[in-house]
Amino acid sequence: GDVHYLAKTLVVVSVYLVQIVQEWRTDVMMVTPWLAPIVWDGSFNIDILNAQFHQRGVRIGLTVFAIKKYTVFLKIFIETAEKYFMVGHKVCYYVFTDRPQDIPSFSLGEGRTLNVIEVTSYKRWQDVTMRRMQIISENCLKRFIYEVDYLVCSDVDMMFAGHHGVEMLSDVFAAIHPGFFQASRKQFTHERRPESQGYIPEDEGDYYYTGCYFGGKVEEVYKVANFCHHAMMADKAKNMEALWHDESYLNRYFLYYKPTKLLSPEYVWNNYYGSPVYVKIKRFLHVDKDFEKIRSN
Ligand code: 2GW
Ligand code: MN
Repeated sequence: GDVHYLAKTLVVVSVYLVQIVQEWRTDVMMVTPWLAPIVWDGSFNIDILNAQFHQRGVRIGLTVFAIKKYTVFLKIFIETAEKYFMVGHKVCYYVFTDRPQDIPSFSLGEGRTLNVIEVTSYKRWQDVTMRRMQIISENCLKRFIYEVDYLVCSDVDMMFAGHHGVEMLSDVFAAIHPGFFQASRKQFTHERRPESQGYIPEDEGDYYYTGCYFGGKVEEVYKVANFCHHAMMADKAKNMEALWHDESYLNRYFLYYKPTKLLSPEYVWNNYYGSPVYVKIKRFLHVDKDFEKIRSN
């Protein structure tokens, strides 16, 4: 009847409107099988989101570790974050370092602060990268929970090159590793030894997530970091270490506690992987490093 026809027309029109407002894309997956959005260029309206997050007065923490020679990466990291990361929102940088005297001073935008927190270094580089989880989890309880609403945890050998706004934020989010976006499950470099706490069976694993960028509400980041730290310690007690260190344990966590939002590879790109058409914006880039020089003691 008439009502049925009207309803049908309305559906068609609104689907069409959603498509033009959000430019719904058909070239990439926009949602996971558990209905978490995957954030791609064109999938969000930043004005609506900014209004929502401003209404809540949201505070965002960005954690970064600059241990030993990695302090050299901090300048570009912070300077580009000032241009692109959560502009217009309250931002708190947390820089963990063993060399506080090497941290330059930065001129920051309004509502933005930077905290330098001294931590001890570890001899093995694998421990330097893995212990980040312990330090993050401890600081969630000690200070993050009192100071910010969301946390974003990043590698330092990176530079921002495009918008990173509140569209990223969700209870717990992970970023798809740029090298594995088009890879099949078999190709994911998960830890495959069942004895390891990072173990993911061959026929499981949804995506391959990068270890260099993840976040969420402080309570959720605490759970992620605490899990990864304890998984690492359990493996260490057996004299084991997962294939890709913290990244492997992170992938294991996200297999059973699925992220509520995924960041497309726009949010963590590496020019090593070229310029595929589906990555319309490279928002965050790995900085080239002289491995010999930067990783020697
Ligand atoms: C790391 C490797 C070898 C020698 C030194 C270091 C090192 C790392 C260091 O001397 N000082 C330091 O501060 N770091 C911190 O750990 C720093 O924040 C750095 O960005 C992070 C991870 O190390 P990185 O960036 O050299 O490793 P990637 O880029 O190969 O990272 C991927 O794989 C790692 C595990 O092997 C992590 O999962 C990382 O999150 C991934 O992006
Ligand atoms: Mn890195």
